[in-house]
Amino acid sequence: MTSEMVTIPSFCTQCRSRCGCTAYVEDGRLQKIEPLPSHPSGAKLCPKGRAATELVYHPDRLTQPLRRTTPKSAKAAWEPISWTEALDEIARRMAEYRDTTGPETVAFSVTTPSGTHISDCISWIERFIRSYGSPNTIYGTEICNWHKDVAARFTYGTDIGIPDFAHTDCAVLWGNNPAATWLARLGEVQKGLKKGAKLIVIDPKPTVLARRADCWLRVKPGMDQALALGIAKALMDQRGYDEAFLREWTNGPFLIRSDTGKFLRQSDIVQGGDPAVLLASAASSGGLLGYHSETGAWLDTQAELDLFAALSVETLEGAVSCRTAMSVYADTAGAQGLEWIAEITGVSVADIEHAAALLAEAEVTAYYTWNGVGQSATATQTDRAISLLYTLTGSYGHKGGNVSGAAASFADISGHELLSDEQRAKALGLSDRPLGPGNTGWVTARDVYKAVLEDAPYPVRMLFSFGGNLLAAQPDPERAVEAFKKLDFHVHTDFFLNATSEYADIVLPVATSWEREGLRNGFDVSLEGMRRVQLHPAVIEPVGEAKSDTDIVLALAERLGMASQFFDGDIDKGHEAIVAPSGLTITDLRENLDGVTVDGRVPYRAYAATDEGGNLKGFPTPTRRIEIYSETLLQHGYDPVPCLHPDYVPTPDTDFPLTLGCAKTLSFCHSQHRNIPSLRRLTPDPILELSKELAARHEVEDGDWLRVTTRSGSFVARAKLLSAVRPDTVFAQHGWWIEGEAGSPYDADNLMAANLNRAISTAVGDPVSGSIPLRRSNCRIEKLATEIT
Ligand SMILES: Nc1nc2c(c(=O)[nH]1)N[C@H]1C(S)=C(S)[C@@H](COP(=O)(O)OP(=O)(O)OC[C@H]3O[C@@H](n4cnc5c(=O)[nH]c(N)nc54)[C@H](O)[C@@H]3O)O[C@H]1N2
Ligand SMILES: Nc1nc2c(c(=O)[nH]1)N[C@H]1C(S)=C(S)[C@@H](COP(=O)(O)OP(=O)(O)OC[C@H]3O[C@@H](n4cnc5c(=O)[nH]c(N)nc54)[C@H](O)[C@@H]3O)O[C@H]1N2
Ligand code: SF4
Ligand SMILES: [Mo]
Repeated sequence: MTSEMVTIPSFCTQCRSRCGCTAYVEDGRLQKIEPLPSHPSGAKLCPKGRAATELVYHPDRLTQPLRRTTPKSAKAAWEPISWTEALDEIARRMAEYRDTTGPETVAFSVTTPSGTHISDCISWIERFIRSYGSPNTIYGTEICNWHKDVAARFTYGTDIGIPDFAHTDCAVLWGNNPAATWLARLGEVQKGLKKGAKLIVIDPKPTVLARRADCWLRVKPGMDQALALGIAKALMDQRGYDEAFLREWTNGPFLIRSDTGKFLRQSDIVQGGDPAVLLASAASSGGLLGYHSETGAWLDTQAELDLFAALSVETLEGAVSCRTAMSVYADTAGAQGLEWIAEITGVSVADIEHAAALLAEAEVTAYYTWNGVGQSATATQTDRAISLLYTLTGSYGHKGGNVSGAAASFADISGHELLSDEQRAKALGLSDRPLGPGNTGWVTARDVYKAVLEDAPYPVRMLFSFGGNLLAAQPDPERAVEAFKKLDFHVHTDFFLNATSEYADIVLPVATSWEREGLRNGFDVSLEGMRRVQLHPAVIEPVGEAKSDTDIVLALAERLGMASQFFDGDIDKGHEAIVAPSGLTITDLRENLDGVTVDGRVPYRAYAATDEGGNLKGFPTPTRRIEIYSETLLQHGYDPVPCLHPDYVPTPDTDFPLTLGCAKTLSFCHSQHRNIPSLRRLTPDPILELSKELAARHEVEDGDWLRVTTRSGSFVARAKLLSAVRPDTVFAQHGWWIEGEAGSPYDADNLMAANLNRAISTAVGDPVSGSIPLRRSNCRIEKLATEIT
């Protein structure tokens, strides 16, 4: 019998890049994947994508449901069970908790859609969790995407948007390194650079793009809020900001009362005045002008607004001094002076001014931020400081800028409406962080561990993890183990057993995205990509008895009496519902496996449009403008503009004189892929990047084993010497839990010895989001005797 190679258009789901590709299949076996250049993200594939077959056909793939046969105190041993047995038992336990202790006592954990195949199942899983009624999902969002995607709304009312790098004059990468983490996005940056765009990179590490940048700001880890304020100050000193944009589209011109910190309202100065009317000051006369925050309309004929007014206003309670929101922001940005900012951030005044000058010169700027600034105890205010700086450029919404709302119309089936307000209010940590991710049912791992171990504020009895590896990806692994041992019931779904599933009661084998269908509505590599919709097919049969996460939740939903909320168990019906608003059908997508581009315009400057009633669309914020000043934050006790408090600068610790940072590597996603031979060859061991100067001081050479110790714990890594890193800073990689070769300091007897997250403290978190400082710990290093040849 002759076999024939079949080629099937698809996309790799392994990371956020979601690279378009062609799958080559012969005799029902995936042979390889190749780039699909016609696809918006299909120009190239990285080594992880190219290793697809090693992952799919890995000898350690889970192929059957497993039940634990040993107590939690002993090493796990497993017996295969049938799917029916496994699903029946899981559903029985879930029904029992729901009906006795309440659905909130079942916590879920979902691995990241930005670094795993779960991205095209995530909406189904979230629908399942919300429909079941639990407000507690460990999603890692507070250390991943929450700030750029949700905290950005405090400023723009939208997420950060899609950076239109290909058409920009100035690309800014702030704590984001697409060269390692988002291949297709790197391509967009390169398109912009080819056309002459300038590049600003804010990163403590000499990444490929930092070296290529017109301006590389080698910030000290964790000091980005100060740096953003410093650049804003320099930009204001240079008068390089977009004054017209600030007047027309931000709440900068509105007056703030010095006594309450709130906007000055018509109701403050006139009996029976309207509290929705905010007041600004006319540049020529100093007279007050009313702006209706609900309609975005001016009550008075609009004169030129004074952006920096400071005046005393006669209110119903007497004279109150007021100044504009812009003025409050400018004073905050400049409060400590550039010399001080330079000192604490490690970026010279000249470099700060250079960055400001590049922003001032650029007609339009696009930027992206991610983990480098989101994993910090000041992540929310850092995001504010960066987005306010961006606002000064006036680029938001322009071609070549950051454009939000570019997705075609699709329905969201993730089921936000299915979780009742009563259940939502029970999210762990929500009372401490009322504006944080708890609002959408996303909670921190440490809050779940606390609920399990201390029954506070109520006990959590069961954990259901859809992938993920909490022990490697989150701090406090020792506490996590205690919590896992105390759980009544623990289910984990995955391709492989991992450090965390070691503590599960039932493990379910999951199909990779090559073994099942998956729908993607929009490839967020670019604005054009956002209009591409693709339903990738299963290119091979599932390995063993593996099932998709979607099939697992459908089977459980049925058993739990929730089928009616799950399109009667028909995935096609769900997909039809998702794409229906765009006018597409599943048949269209099945006939065009490389995707369909939905019609529509890119929504440049959508805020300038008017609705049928003639009202300006504006921004979806309380003032309908970009919020230089956030009354929402103020009302919840947070700074309305990002201030630097006296405790902002970390206190040096003489016993731990170095700063420990981290970043991702191209070879792996998080704790995955250490078992993939081609990828492990690229990066055989965990590395610690350090300067040659520091290495010399410790008599360390490339490849030497080091122990890195903080006040919270320690881990081992191999020295990699770099030039151009600060001599007081070292960089590690997280996600190591699969052993190195025998005799190395993290061999089979010391499995978790290379786990960076053992050394991270969770004592201080971001007060809004709960993020933790994964990128900045005080540490020391010592050379280990171990030598491996
Ligand atoms: N290869 C690979 N790709 C991935 C992933 C993966 O694990 N591996 N994971 C996916 C996921 S889930 C995510 S969230 C994204 C993350 O994508 P990125 O945000 O690009 O991830 P990182 O490389 O962790 O961090 C970006 C940069 O921040 C820098 N940095 C570190 N500390 C600081 C700091 O204090 N300030 C500033 N300004 N910069 C700092 C690092 O040196 C690094 O170059 O990647 C996705 N893609
Ligand atoms: N120190 C430090 N810690 C970090 C970070 C950091 O930069 N520094 N980054 C953080 C970030 S941004 C994130 S997003 C988290 C990620 O943390 P996690 O979400 O825990 O990611 P992984 O550790 O890669 O674990 C993924 C697991 O899910 C499995 N898996 C992959 N695809 C699927 C699928 O489709 N279905 C199922 N059921 N399982 C699947 C994999 O086999 C693997 O076992 O880590 C965070 N932890
Ligand atoms: S960058 Fe690599 S892992 Fe990520 S989607 Fe592309 S090929 Fe897959
Ligand atoms: Mo992430």
